[in-house]
Amino acid sequence: METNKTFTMIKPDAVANGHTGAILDQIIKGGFKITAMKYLWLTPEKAGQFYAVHAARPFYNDLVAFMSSGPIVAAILEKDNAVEDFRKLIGATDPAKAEPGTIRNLFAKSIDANAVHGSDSDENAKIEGDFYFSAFEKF
Ligand code: RTP
Ligand code: MG
Repeated sequence: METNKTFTMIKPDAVANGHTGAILDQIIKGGFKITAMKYLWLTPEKAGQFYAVHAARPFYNDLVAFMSSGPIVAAILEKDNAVEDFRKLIGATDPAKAEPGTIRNLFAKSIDANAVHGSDSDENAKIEGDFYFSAFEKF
């Protein structure tokens, strides 16, 4: 299993609020290389598939509605120790608890509209990257 890749989405709130460029800048300055990237609008069905692991959670329906509410940016990122380092760069799920200077601290407004996604394991990074990108779309 690769340990130098993670997967991210810039979520609909951050795209709609014009933070895409600033967030990509933070990601690159954080030492991550972008090896795949696309701009797209998830259907509710696709958002539901992506977050199927959370299907039994009370926030699932709101999460699916939110993630299909507008365009997102999806990307695969490369760096040593990518999953853990990226979750440090984005900060806690709830932006009120995110460390100063983290992406969620800077750009997120609430636990639901929290600006970015980051994979939580090497295994999920692979599954999530493969959900969006074919072999011809990652470098
Ligand atoms: P993500 O998957 O988006 O990177 O976020 P995460 O690992 O920090 O959090 P996770 O537990 O995977 O939850 C996925 C998304 O669901 C929303 N959520 N809401 N209301 C709540 O208690 C609650 N808990 C989670 C968040 O938007 C979170 O990013
Ligand atoms: Mg998660």
